[in-house]
Amino acid sequence: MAEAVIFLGPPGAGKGTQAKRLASEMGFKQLSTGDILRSHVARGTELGKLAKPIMDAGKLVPDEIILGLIGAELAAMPDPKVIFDGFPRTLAQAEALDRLLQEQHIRLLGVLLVTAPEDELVRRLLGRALEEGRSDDNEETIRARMTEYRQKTQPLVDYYKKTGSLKEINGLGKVDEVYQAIQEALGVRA
Ligand code: B4P
Repeated sequence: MAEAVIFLGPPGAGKGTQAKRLASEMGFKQLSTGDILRSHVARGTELGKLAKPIMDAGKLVPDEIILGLIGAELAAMPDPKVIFDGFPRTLAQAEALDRLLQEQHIRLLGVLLVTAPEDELVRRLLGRALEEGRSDDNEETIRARMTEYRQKTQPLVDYYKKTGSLKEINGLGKVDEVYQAIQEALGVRA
């Protein structure tokens, strides 16, 4: 049966880290809109050229672009088992995803809201900047990403609370501890 999990949370909360592990252990495909966009930037595609300045400014890439990417990915999967990492990030994206899930008969197993205090998030992202050199992991862009999160993504917390699918995860512990909380929330603990 087609199934999906959504990871929601501010930049640096651990969405990507946890989504990767969960996807590999559950045999799901991790769909990270951030990774897809960075791959376009690295390959110098038209989409990448459009997205790069937006990402470097810490802003969100327009909904129609993101929805095109997600639609194409789902269309290529006959029986999707997917972990959405960093998608949806706006109300319009969430509503479009609801329609896609319904049309393709994909069951939503849960929306995992991973959070941590802002000073910890900034510390992690600046740490990653030293290791990976991502061009949006500098203090100014990180602050802009936090503002975008508060203004455009945080409203999704109430949206998913109302549907009963939201599961709140404390992202402050060690990676293994956070992962254990996620398994418990989804009821998939071995
Ligand atoms: P993303 O790639 O999604 O980046 P992110 O929100 O910063 O989170 P990420 O998943 O990478 O980091 P994580 O918390 O795992 O987005 C980048 C940009 O792409 C956006 O700003 C936007 O421009 C664009 N974009 C993406 N999706 C979009 C959408 N749907 N709509 C519009 N625009 C979109 O980890 C951060 C660091 O913390 C890592 O170094 C990790 O090792 C560390 N860490 C994780 N867990 C930890 C723990 N428990 N303890 C200590 N460190 C930990």
